[in-house]
Amino acid sequence: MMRRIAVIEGDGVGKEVIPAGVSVLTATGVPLEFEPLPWGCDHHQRTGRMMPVDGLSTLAGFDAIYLGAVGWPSVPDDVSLWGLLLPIRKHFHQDVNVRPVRLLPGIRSPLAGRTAAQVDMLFVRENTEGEYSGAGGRVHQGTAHEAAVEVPVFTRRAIERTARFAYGRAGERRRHLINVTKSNASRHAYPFWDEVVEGLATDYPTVRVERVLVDAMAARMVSHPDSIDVAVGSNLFADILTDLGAAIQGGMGLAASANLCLDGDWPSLFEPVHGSAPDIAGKGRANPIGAILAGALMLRALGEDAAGTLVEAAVAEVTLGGQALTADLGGSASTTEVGDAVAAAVRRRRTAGPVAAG
Ligand code: GGG
Repeated sequence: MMRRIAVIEGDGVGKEVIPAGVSVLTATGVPLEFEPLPWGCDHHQRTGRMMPVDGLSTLAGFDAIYLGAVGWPSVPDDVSLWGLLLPIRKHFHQDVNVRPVRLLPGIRSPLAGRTAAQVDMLFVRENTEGEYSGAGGRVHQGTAHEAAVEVPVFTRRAIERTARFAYGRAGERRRHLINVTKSNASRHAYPFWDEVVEGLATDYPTVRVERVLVDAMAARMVSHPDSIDVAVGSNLFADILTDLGAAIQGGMGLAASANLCLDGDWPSLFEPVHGSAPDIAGKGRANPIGAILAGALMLRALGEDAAGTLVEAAVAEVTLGGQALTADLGGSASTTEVGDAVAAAVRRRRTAGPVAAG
């Protein structure tokens, strides 16, 4: 069955890594029809909007959204994020953001001596609320009394959906769930978060749940990453921790994420974790592996598990081989060359026969 994919390259290196990802997805032979949507900060420069007025209804007709990066110095960062990525997450009920943190074969983590087997974490991030709710305002603007309030919003529904998803993933993995919180300093929101997350534990008797404060979690990711299986956290906490996770993986360019509409009523969105990287944009130096692995997450969400495994195995082959790596990983290959190497590995593995992981 042909699936229609909305492709929003967005800004900066998004325009380079997404074409590499599309070439790899095409190499899998899965019937996908890609429709480019030229939205982002350039669109904002031309029209005053990050996407057209009817952008969300346009996206509603697709099976999935494949997005590169959002943000450019020409547009204030809050305007670009609130004009494109955040409304998509909220409007399409993309309740959870899933971010695997895995060390790929051949990649050296900045954590000395850590091997691929010791770094395999899965972060499940609440994706539409918390500090990203948009509740708040500014008063006395332009005066010496100016003030701003940002009110994190936590609903039982969103916490519960996120936590149930995380318990489910933990049950399929090493049966350990870390609840990332800050309920020692927070008076209301995080005690409520803990109540909801940990109150569900009885429904998942095989999963051991452990409460860890976000600051301790940051330290633990560095000192004992092997003790972390699945972690569930609020929007802000998991956003920050997964950038740390990306660094532990070997760099921001390697990390992928899925924004999932759990009901399946609306398209889910798949993106590399990194931003638009203006410092290297346009130079062909961006690492496309995060975007390619986001494509693998998209294949799995579309029910194409074998193709997802195929792409992940092809990426692992290329990182292990070490011949086609971008500068952030110590290589000299361009974005396109890495994409071509992974696509070639996908094609080779397809002609070689049944999919083999690793
Ligand atoms: N890859 C999409 C992108 O540009 N992300 C940058 C960013 O700031 N994202 C915020 C978030 O994930 O909440």
